[in-house]
Amino acid sequence: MSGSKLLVQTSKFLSWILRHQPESIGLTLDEQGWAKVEDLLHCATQQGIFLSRSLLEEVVQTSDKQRFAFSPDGQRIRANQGHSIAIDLNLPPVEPPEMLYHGTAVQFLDSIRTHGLQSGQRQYVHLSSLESTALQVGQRHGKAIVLRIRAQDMCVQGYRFFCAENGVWLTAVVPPQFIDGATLSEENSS
Ligand code: HQG
Repeated sequence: MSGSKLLVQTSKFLSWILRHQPESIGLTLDEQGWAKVEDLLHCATQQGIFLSRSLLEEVVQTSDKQRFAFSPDGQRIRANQGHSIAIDLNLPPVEPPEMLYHGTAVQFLDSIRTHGLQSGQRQYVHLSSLESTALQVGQRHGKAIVLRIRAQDMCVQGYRFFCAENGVWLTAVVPPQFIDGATLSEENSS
């Protein structure tokens, strides 16, 4: 397997284990979502998945979206965001920029206009400070569309925002009245 393929495969494995299903390999996360590196290596090996500390370090360093982080002492690792399991990332609420962006697919639009943005399987709705990032997120689901979210108005009205270590913005829900408009990407609009 080429080096980059191994990194992608390991990153996907870590996303699954650290965000969604640690118990599937017998791993336990603490309340803030941290796994002991030693335990992770052990549990993965028990399943026939051979990880090493240096491979984990390479995945953390090369992740395009900085999906994972080591604790300051290097003994633990966690996903920076994207969890479906109930953990407390222990992030302080912060004031968001005036506008944040959410990329989604055209087929979800009617439902979003009616119900707002819901976190679904995940703990939070994910928002980006850049339209271009939101567009990439939306393209994962189909014909992409970018919604503009009046984040500061929401904040003034008491909705809390968090910024994950990798810059992804998180909030529990976005009611429909704060969703301003939608931009269809030109390459997708035909
Ligand atoms: C949509 C990736 C119908 C929502 C990305 C989205 C991100 C609704 C989908 C991170 C709805 C959920 C998260 C409603 C929301 N009716 N559809 N009321 N409310 N939706 O994957 O934001 O590569 O759980 O618009 O880059 O797409 O994994 O969320 O389309 O940061 O690191 O329901 O995952 O990061 O999809 O992506 P997801 P997301 P990674």
